[in-house]
Amino acid sequence: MRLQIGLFGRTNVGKSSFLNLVAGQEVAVTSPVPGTTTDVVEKAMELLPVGPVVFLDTAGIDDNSELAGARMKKTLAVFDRADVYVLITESPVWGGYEERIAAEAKAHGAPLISIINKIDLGVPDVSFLAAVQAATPNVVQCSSTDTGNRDTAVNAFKRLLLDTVPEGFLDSPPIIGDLLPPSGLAVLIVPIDLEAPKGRLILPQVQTIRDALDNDAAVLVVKEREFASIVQTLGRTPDLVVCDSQVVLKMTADTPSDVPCTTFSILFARAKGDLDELASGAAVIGRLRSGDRVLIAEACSHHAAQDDIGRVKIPRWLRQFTGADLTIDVCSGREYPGDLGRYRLVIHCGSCMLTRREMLWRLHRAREAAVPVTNYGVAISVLQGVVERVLHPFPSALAAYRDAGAHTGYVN
Ligand SMILES: Nc1nc2c(ncn2[C@@H]2O[C@H](COP(=O)(O)OP(=O)(O)OP(=O)(O)O)[C@@H](O)[C@H]2O)c(=O)[nH]1
Ligand SMILES: [Mg+2]
Repeated sequence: MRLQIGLFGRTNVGKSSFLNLVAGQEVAVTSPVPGTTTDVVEKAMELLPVGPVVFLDTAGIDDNSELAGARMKKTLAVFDRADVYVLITESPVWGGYEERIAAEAKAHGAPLISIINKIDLGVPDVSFLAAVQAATPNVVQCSSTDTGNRDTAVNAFKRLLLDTVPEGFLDSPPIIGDLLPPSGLAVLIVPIDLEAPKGRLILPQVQTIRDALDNDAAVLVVKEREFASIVQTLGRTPDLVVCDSQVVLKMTADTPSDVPCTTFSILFARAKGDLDELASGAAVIGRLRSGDRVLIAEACSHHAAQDDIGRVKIPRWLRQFTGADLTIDVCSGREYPGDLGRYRLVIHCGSCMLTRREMLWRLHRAREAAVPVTNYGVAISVLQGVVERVLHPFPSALAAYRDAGAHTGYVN
């Protein structure tokens, strides 16, 4: 299901020009003559980090010409279709027409984003700005005909879109349900070590169990030491084995080669972010060289244990694996550096503390800075030499990993 984005505004404010700016190409005809767009122009595209969208460029319905009646009918139909309303304005014009669009958005329960266009022609008027802001807090100022401001304007627009899109459009892929047949069996290997919280399982483990149950499958939870012997007594082969990344080497050794296996971290990379991208980022690990800078990004600010995974173990394994003199920075909690461009690779945590929106935005930021990103789980499985095995249940991610490696001659 594509997110339908309606572009509204008076004739000649630059609706079609804004669409062309976002698309990065001339998809809609623009001209100084009001009433250029007469029919709804639809443009489908993949707008990362939001996903598949379709823009509906409408005709302005503020003129009183003969054609206006027909045009108005088509634009009115878009009121019902749009999931997000984008109102294009130009200072100082704000009046009943703009109020009507804002009211329609409200009546349809759709978020409203306002684009103040043509800012190259002058600083927006103060009372106009106040009127725009009274209608919506989601405002971007831009000049649609100035390609120099494209990155800033389009990025600001994408951020607002990601923040406001209705929940259903960012629906995560399932955690594990689609990997199990009905009445299937998943074995979850959960180490109970010093880092395990007292008296309970952690959220990703609980969510995985719940998702299996929602899909009419069964779950066996076991520690890594008992895994091999207990599985032998089952009388059936598990459909999937999942482990904590820290015991991935033992899991792959103890799991028969015809049984699919993966890690919690990889399951959540898929559910929270973009597994294909994180898999292809992992191919960079083998190409790290002395002097390269790596960012370890941790979303929670937990108290670092002595043998902390992000601060101690991954840096140690990275240096051992690459033999390179790497500079490794760690950021935690809400901080995520603005200058990502200085890093050769970002290794992100499993992001159990982040929403899918937040994680998608972090991936987008790295993509914009042309920095590959991977996550703890995928990185650890590369460092342990088992990445192809644990990506095997996800063919497109495995292909992305291989492509990224093969591309530059890297062979795992
Ligand atoms: N200076 C300046 N001109 C712009 C900007 N955006 C659009 N224009 C110009 O404004 C005119 C109208 O632009 P369109 O994109 O066709 O406007 P529209 O809202 O789609 O108009 P209709 O389809 O007629 O409703 C064109 O001449 C554009 O080049 C801008 O940011 N700055
Ligand atoms: Mg137009």
